[in-house]
Amino acid sequence: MIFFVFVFSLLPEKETTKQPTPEGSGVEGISVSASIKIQEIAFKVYPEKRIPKSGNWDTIADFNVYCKKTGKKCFSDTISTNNEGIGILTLNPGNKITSGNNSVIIKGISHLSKVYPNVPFIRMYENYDFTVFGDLLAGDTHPSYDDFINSLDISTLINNLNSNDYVSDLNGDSFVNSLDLSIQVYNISRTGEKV
Ligand SMILES: [Ca+2]
Ligand SMILES: [Ca+2]
Repeated sequence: MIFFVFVFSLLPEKETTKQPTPEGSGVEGISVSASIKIQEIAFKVYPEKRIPKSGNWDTIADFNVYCKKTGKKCFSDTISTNNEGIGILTLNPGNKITSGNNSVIIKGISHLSKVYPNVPFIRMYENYDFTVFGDLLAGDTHPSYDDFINSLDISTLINNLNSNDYVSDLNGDSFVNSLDLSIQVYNISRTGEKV
């Protein structure tokens, strides 16, 4: 035993490789949370008034981040959410999202934008359940996708009556009919939230 300890002590000490200091991390060797790069974001949103009422929350969502540090949009992507309302975004290592509390805006393909302020971006793998803040409001069905529900959206939906058009099928029962139209009429003149 003593022999082995002796031999080990004779081995050259392994040179420690210096890690490059991430930009803005301050003093070398001190880990600062500001240098963490987000790699994956899982989020959950519910589009409103779905039939059946649960396990039927898919949509196609625009996911935007406005970074507090720059005051600008720093990330944007579009992803299909699954029946549970979950979308998972894999981020490019060069993404511009800064650590800290940022604002998230989500717009569904036939839904108005909803703002979620002060969302913490502090871990490499983030997981946000936005359903607690309410559902996405349905009715923005016109191809202009203008985040405003008006007569253009209504005429688009009426043109799609008796079809299975994904955008106009607001309640997700795979058929466009008066139930979808009534959801839309209820939200007439509403606009999406802005940061
Ligand atoms: Ca519209
Ligand atoms: Ca429907």
